[in-house]
Amino acid sequence: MKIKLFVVGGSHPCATVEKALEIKGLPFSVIEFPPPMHMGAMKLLFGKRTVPGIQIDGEKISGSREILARLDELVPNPALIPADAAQRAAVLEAEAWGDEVLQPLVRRVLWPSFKAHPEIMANYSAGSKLPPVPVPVLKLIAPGVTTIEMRANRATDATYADDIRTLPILLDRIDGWIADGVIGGEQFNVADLQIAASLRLLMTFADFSEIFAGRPCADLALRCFPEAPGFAPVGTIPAALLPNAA
Ligand SMILES: N[C@@H](CCC(=O)N[C@@H](CS)C(=O)NCC(=O)O)C(=O)O
Repeated sequence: MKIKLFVVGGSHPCATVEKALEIKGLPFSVIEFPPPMHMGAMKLLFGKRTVPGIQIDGEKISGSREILARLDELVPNPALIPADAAQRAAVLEAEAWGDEVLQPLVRRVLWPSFKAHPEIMANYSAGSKLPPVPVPVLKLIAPGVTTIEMRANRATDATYADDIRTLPILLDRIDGWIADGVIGGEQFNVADLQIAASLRLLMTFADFSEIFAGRPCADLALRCFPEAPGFAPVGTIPAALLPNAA
């Protein structure tokens, strides 16, 4: 099988697919685009502007959920989608929530943070195959890049405050799925990979360390993705917005 994966460095749904390919034991090459240039390139190549996209022996698939489902068809073992009907329904529901609710929230937190602190963007290119952009240049291009990305992701000051405030409620839901055995098993399923990649990216924000402390979902994210590029130091997120603020 000849596999080409189209990504943006540090992207959480791209990390989901990379992990799935690793679990399936499938070698692949990576084509990386700098954001937001991927939008035009992906639209041209896949008819959809988002990463990840994948080419498997010429077959093009866009979207992390679609890609994982196809990988499970092509290489059934180890299975990422459970065979048991009830378990399967619960896992697919958690995966869809991870894709539709948690994944965009991460982007709505990330881009406004980059807008306010462009220098931390350099931390998130660790592991990138693209030539590093010097911090002074990053600061120069950040207003344009972050404005385009915030618009594309419908991120505003209001969503920023709201997403940060409600994050613990979302983490409670994920911990509930772990308690119920939907995710967090010994062998990762599609929902583990989808949700853990988003959590791991949020965990690169030192400001969230208290929110994640002692939570089963934090252990899951670290078990699934021991390494993750990026680091945002304490103070990146205004303290007044954090749920544990007075
Ligand atoms: N939820 C979809 C979409 C992924 C997605 O939105 N990816 C972001 C990067 S993390 C992107 O390409 N955004 C560009 C855009 O919204 O145009 C998936 O999991 O594949």
